Amino acid sequence: MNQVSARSSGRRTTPPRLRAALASIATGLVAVGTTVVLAASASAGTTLGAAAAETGRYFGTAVAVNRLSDSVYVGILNREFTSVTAENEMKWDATEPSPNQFTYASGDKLVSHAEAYGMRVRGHALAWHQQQPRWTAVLSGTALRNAMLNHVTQVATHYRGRIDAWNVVNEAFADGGSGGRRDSNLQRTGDDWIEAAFRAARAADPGAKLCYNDYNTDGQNPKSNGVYAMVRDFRARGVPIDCVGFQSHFTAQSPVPADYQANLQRFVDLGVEVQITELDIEGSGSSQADSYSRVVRACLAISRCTGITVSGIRDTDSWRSSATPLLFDGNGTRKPAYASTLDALNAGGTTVPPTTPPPTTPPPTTTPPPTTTPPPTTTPPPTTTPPPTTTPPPGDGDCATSVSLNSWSGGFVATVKVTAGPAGLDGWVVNLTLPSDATVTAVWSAQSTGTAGAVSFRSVSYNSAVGAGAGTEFGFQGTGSGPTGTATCARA
Ligand code: G2I
Repeated sequence: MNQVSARSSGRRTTPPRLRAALASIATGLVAVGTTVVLAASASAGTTLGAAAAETGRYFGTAVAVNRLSDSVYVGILNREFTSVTAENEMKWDATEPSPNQFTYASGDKLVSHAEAYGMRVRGHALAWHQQQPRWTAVLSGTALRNAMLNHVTQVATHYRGRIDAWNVVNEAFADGGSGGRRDSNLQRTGDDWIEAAFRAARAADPGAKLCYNDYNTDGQNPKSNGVYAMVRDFRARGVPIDCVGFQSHFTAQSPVPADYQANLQRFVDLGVEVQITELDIEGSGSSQADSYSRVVRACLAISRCTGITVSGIRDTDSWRSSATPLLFDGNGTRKPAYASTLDALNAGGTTVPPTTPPPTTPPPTTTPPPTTTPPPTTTPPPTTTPPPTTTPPPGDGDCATSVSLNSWSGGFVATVKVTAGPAGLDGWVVNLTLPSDATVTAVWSAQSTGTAGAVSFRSVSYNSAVGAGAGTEFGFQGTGSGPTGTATCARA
């Protein structure tokens, strides 16, 4: 795991330049045949990825994994792009179709492809109000909060060390003039759901950059002001956020805003990186080409605008194909927008400074812990109420626990595995005693009682039944030092 992690961080710093140089050299060789003149080849990239790499940036695309069998698609992907984002395959509905049952086959396929071709991976997205699995529809309050945190933890752990940047939270702000949060089932679990998601993601994959991602935030407006205030607050309180993604879906009605660059810059001034994450621009010909060029120039003008991702390869691959918003037409032929994008990249700009990987010791000790999960706005289902005091004492061999601890200076995440004995379980409760400096701040896949000292965790509706010899996991996050003693498990 550490090995993978190290390889990933390394990939973030040096290889893009190396790849650019190699690509340029290779291109130079092809272009001038045997009369090798390397000097000329050093300045101009002949692909989007190589040209972007000359300034230390990546040029990426969203990928639909089922198109990886299309040779034209894959040919362009491998030739032009140095980063990929799963269009749908890493979303909650795709990765956790049933509670705590994870399916990673499609996402894994994309990550393997990316690794084979030296591309980075942007993970999309850990927590979003859309494309949730159906089973979340009946959850609210603590149960939904815990399910979300478990999802973030499990998925980020699965991909640990292989993701350059995660869109941890997607599209959580409302459109229109309020500048406030969007109403959603996640928002109704309490305002602190976003920071809880970021803390869980950092604990699960300390090497990935953690980003907030949204649309209609590309210029300064009430919505981007709301995101800005959140990022400023997170930075001030040490909530682990490294970057903000600007989707940049532009149309005739909603063109590239005049203050696009200024808006990106004000976020950078808060201490985060910015990336353009789902770029597509409705239109055709020179007006579309000019808009692409403006976007690229804005990013290149900002040293901490570290990469651009378009939201697909050919117009026909787009989720809004009738807008013909991408760089290649349906045949895979380069459009004028491709040429203007490549030219803008080759015109150069600021160089991305060497990346400092995110801290491996997250939440600063000086920061107060997030408020504990607020009371659910709706009453949790009866199965999640705390154990009655009359619970029978544990019978020998009912179940066993093992605790794995991920701790840093000032905090920890504990993952507890409950394994059923020969009779199986219809409900379980795990008791343990925390060190005196520890406080539980978030729990997933269990209902907890107590946040300090002696605490207990009880199964919730979807993980109470455990077959003979089978296991289930729950977890919790806290400040202070993590549990060291034995956790006891009993039938409930
Ligand atoms: O909503 C458009 C984009 C806005 N920003 C976040 C992105 O994640 C989002 O991407 C699009 C995908 O490109 C579409 O492919 O998200 C859509 C859903 O909001 C995706 O569409 C869905 C269809 O709605 C489903 O019917 C389909 O099963 O794609 C699914 C997989 O093909």
